[in-house]
Amino acid sequence: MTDGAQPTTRPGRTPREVATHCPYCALQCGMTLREEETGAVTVLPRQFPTNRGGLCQKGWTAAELLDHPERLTTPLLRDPASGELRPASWDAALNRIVTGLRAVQAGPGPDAVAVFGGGGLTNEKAYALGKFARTALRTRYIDYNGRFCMSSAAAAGMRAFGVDRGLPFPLADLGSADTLLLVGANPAETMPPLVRWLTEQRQRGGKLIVVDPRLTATARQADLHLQPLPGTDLAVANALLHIALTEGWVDRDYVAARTTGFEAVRRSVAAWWPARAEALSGVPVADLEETARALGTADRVIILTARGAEQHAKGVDTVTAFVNLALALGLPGRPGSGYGCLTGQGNGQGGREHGQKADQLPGYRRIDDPAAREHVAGVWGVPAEELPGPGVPAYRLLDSLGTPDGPKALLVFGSNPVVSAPRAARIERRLRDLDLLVVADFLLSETAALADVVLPTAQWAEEDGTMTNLEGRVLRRRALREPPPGVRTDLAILADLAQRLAAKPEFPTDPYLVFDELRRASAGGPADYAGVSWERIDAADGVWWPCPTDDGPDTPRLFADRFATPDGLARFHPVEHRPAAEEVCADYPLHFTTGRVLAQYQSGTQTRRVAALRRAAPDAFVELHPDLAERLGVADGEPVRVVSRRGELRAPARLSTAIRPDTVFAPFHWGGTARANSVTNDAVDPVSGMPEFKICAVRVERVDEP
Ligand SMILES: Nc1nc2c(c(=O)[nH]1)N[C@H]1C(S)=C(S)[C@@H](COP(=O)(O)OP(=O)(O)OC[C@H]3O[C@@H](n4cnc5c(=O)[nH]c(N)nc54)[C@H](O)[C@@H]3O)O[C@H]1N2
Ligand SMILES: Nc1nc2c(c(=O)[nH]1)N[C@H]1C(S)=C(S)[C@@H](COP(=O)(O)OP(=O)(O)OC[C@H]3O[C@@H](n4cnc5c(=O)[nH]c(N)nc54)[C@H](O)[C@@H]3O)O[C@H]1N2
Ligand code: SF4
Ligand SMILES: [Mo]
Repeated sequence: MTDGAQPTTRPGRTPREVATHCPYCALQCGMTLREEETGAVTVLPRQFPTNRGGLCQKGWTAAELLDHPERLTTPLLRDPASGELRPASWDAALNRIVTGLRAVQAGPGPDAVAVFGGGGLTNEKAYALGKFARTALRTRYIDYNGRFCMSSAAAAGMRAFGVDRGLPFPLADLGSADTLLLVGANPAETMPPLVRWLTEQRQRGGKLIVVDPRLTATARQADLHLQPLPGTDLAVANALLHIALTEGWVDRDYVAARTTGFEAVRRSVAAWWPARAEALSGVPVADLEETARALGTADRVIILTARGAEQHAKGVDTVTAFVNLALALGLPGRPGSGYGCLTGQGNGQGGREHGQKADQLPGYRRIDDPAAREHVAGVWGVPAEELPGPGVPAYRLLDSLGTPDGPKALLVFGSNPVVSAPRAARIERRLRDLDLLVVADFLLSETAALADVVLPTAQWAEEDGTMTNLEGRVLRRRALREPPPGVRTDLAILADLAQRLAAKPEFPTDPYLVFDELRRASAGGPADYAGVSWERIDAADGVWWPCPTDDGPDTPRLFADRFATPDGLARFHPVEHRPAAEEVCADYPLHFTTGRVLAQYQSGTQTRRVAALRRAAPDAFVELHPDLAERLGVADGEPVRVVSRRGELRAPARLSTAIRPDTVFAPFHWGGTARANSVTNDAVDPVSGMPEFKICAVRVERVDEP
């Protein structure tokens, strides 16, 4: 198994042109990839029910990385003498890894090794990675970047509905909503083709309300923009429910028939009169009332949250407050209505269902559930008692690396935490303290640049697999061509390592076979894929989980009759506003929040290397209000420093009246001195482990250059 993995020939794959999906975000826009006679690969739009032929600039340019000059095509090993990364053979690289893993595990045992995955991996890879960690390495320390992304909404969904599926209804429902409330979501930049649904919604006479501290491209299209102080959404939600109660808009029959626990929530929001929420958030009472009316009196009503509401140390409670509101209004399960969360990464949904998460086994099963362990161990052919227990969430894991009690080796597949983790300078130090850092990537990310061993992997157009989009719809990613010589797929890497580590289970390299195994492992779990097959996906526009049987239906809409709780009822949970983990003070008087721009993706490893995207968004910037800039004596384009208790970033000021004067914003797509995460707070949500990316206290200073 030392040569490159062979891509498979499977149903649906035609040579030279394939129908596939974009490699980036969770919208997973349909696209056609064509290999021209010259070998160049072009992207063509494709009709798919979610994007309806639309693509954003990132999708259009995605193929540019396939033949990029900076593409990794050989393993790299750090040379002990020079400290440089040098090309090496696969055999040397894999041997170095196995020797290193054995060395660190020799004394302390299996938990001396950790694995970090990503929500961009296909279902097959996410599944194989979890299985590899639990059976080949036998470590409990595996987690992934979805912890930085989806975890707060996931935890809130689990506790209210008993299941976590980003959208429990088709995306197309947005187009027919009478009222649509977007909380901390900027799809005009983060999922541009989704805006077609918003346009359709408004053309039909629907009302769009956006809650964002910035007047974003999305908020500009709204009928009403609420511009709260970051970190105050929970108070806003409680006030909206307070108004709905006072006005008699609560759906008493629904609450009685389909939910439990309302009384405690009713009592707690009684204290959230609108003026109190206005004092905290700055959102005028009149706007709160208008919003509550639009939600409480319309027929088809959808409430969506995204990272702006979720990436807080109280993210789970904030989402819960909006779920409470949705339940009180009788939305979940009502046709055309509901609560949902906009999942972010390409396979953010599937990536959290099949075992990369510290506490989970495939099928969204709990790793501490004896029956789940029995079932999955049976599929893997190992005794259940050999499976490790739950590990720890991503930030805690990263922050423990190289410490006396923490893991001494780390394998990274599909993440770049040096840029994307909160308080990143500290995490960078932890990574440097490791005895062994292994990174599998197709480009030399900032994290790969620190590694002892770098393994070059295939890109999306070079391997088959499945992705689960933001609607819970399982899609087929189809290979257009083979990986370049010297490059292997992630599945082939894991299989080879497993063999060298003498793992008991088989690790197939053919994604078709891996998916087949995943189906069996997920059977009977909350995210049941047993009836999903590649052939069935090919025959329709994807298959929606749960789908337990080959000939039974799939589930585009959840919650029509019951919730996924033992008694079928949804759960209310009273939640209280609390301040951000770090509040402003005389030394750090401004609120700092972070997010995205259209032309860059995540840590930027991929999109910073695409020429058109680099032209569109060449550098980081600090967005600040002209009034604030004047006080600071800063002109547009001048370099500024954003300083927090943890570190600083430097970037040019971008003056804009779109942001609150008490708040500054920076995108997080850049490393080095412009790294937003040098500044962010590493406080995490107690339930989900989600870091507080969206608020901390800073000061902004002019950089006086010589
Ligand atoms: N172009 C692009 N698209 C992407 C990505 C990308 O990196 N680039 N990443 C993908 C991924 S993984 C994700 S998770 C999604 C994220 O998609 P979004 O959640 O839409 O993106 P963000 O920009 O992180 O945050 C959304 C908004 O939250 C606002 N915000 C900040 N603080 C608060 C607050 O306290 N309350 C409220 N209500 N709003 C606040 C910000 O101003 C921002 O406009 O995007 C996906 N799509
Ligand atoms: N300040 C701040 N920080 C944030 C956020 C924020 O809003 N503000 N958002 C957070 C969120 S929501 C997210 S999702 C994270 C994302 O941040 P990261 O986890 O760093 O995500 P990516 O930048 O997508 O990193 C993916 C890496 O894996 C590589 N890769 C892609 N596909 C594959 C594959 O199939 N196999 C392998 N082996 N490698 C692959 C890419 O080249 C890239 O280097 O950032 C978080 N960090
Ligand atoms: S919206 Fe997302 S999936 Fe669609 S083309 Fe852009 S990055 Fe790709
Ligand atoms: Mo994300």
